[in-house]
Amino acid sequence: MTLLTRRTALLAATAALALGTNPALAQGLPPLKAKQTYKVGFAQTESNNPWRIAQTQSMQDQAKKEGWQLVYTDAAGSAAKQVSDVNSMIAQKVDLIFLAPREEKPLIPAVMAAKKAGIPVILLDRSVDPSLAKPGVDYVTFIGSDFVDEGKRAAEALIKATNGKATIIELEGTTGSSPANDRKKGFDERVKAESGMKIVASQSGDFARDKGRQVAETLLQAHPDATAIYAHNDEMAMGAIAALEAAGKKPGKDVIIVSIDGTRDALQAIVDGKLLATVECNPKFGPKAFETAKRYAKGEKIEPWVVNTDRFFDASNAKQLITDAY
Ligand code: GZL
Repeated sequence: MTLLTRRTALLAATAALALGTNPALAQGLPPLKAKQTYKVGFAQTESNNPWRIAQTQSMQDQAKKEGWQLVYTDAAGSAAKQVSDVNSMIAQKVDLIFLAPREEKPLIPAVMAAKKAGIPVILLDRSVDPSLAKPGVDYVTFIGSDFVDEGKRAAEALIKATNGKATIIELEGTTGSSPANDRKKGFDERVKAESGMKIVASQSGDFARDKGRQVAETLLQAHPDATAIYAHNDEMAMGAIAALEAAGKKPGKDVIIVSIDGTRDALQAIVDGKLLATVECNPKFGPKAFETAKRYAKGEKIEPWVVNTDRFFDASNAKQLITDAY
């Protein structure tokens, strides 16, 4: 984790904005000229889970609604390919790029190349290392959830359900991604304050269901005394449920699982008593992403972090909310 945490950088930029200095203009951030319609890029990380598919669908639906041309790319899980995807959008001279940087550091060159080419970038869902690129200076803004808070809320739910006593396996998201870094930070810091809560193992399942199952299988064998699993996303939580059942254990009884996202499968697992809870991370970025671009085109000062608020799903509300889930 860099010295200058993402939140500190964003709070500093917010303070600057509040003083009326628009860092965007002062720092030469490329403008978005007011036009009837735009040709915009959306550089997606991969399409290997319902969350990513829902995010892409939301962006494509909004582009259609606005009548804008959308240049869509899928990096298939490769940060290097995502950089070249952005470079191809620059070559196509798009007006603006929506980017979900797969990992915090490797996408910095893409953000800087777009700025140099005079194309504004809006970060969606994931952010970049704040010591290497800043909102209002190198890109317009970051639109996304507070991942540290998501991790903290997952920890609170687990502490409550286990009366502050658990031996925990942690399934981390994509190594180097901002959600993985911050969901770990939020959860681990909160759990550390509870003497009866112990994280005995923590390993990446890359936000993927099958990888999550494999890692859960290995860690459960190494730690048969585990009584809880914290998964950075629902796909890995579903993998962990499969691993537990394959080992003859009862998810939700022998091992309590808590997660993040709010997918349909996760809400069903809550209804079935296999998953304790999931903190929402809403993937439907389309409306807010395009609205923010229009605000920027009108010359509005855009806050450095456009925060998505997250609901919380557990046995009290999963059944009635499952119809809206993706
Ligand atoms: C979070 C997003 C994460 C989801 C995962 O904003 O980047 O990526 O939580 C997805 O399900 O793969």
